[in-house]
Amino acid sequence: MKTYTIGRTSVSVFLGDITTWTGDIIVNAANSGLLGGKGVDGAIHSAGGPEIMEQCMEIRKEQGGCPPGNAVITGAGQLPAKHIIHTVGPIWEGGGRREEHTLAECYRNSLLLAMKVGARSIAFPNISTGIYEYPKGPACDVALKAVTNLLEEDLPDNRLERIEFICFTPENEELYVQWLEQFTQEKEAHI
Ligand code: AR6
Repeated sequence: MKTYTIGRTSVSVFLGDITTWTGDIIVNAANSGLLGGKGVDGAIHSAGGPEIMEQCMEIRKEQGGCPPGNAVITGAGQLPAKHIIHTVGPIWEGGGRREEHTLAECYRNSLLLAMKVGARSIAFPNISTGIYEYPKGPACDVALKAVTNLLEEDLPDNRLERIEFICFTPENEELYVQWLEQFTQEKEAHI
């Protein structure tokens, strides 16, 4: 585990399973139908129980799912977290279809929704880097730029004390730690 402080928020990187994480919100890498699937989505639904899918179905009835880049919130069923934010990453199609913009929007909209509900802690998986095949290095860059940019906006309703990136592979963990090391070194050099 590595922790960095950005503004008033600590940003940490862990290697592990997001379904066991304790805090206010875990983020799910869902699909636009909110229908469940494999990967982290499958793990969250199977560990959290059917209540989560019932709430996803309510959202489907109300708004017909969740377009890529957007985020919706449900309870967390049997999971130790309090809520789940379901966001939908882009499917990687080579980079020419605004995948970068859509992925950045996933992180930004998830954080804005977390702030709106007054969350103090949130955990993200590495959205789109599994079944949706977004290359891991560029996805890490997009994720951390989106999150650090939003933290630097110093929004008045930001009560987030902890943001954690739960990496499922050592490769992703290494990418996130390296990015944050470089970011904090560059910040210190500018003080
Ligand atoms: N905890 C943390 N990270 C995990 C876990 C876990 N339990 N399981 C997998 N990962 P993916 P996507 C990592 O494929 O690429 C689903 O079918 C995994 O190593 O879960 O956004 C949805 O329904 C990878 O780094 O999501 C969609 O149809 C990251 O989570 C589609 O997959 C994301 O991989 C979404 O694809």
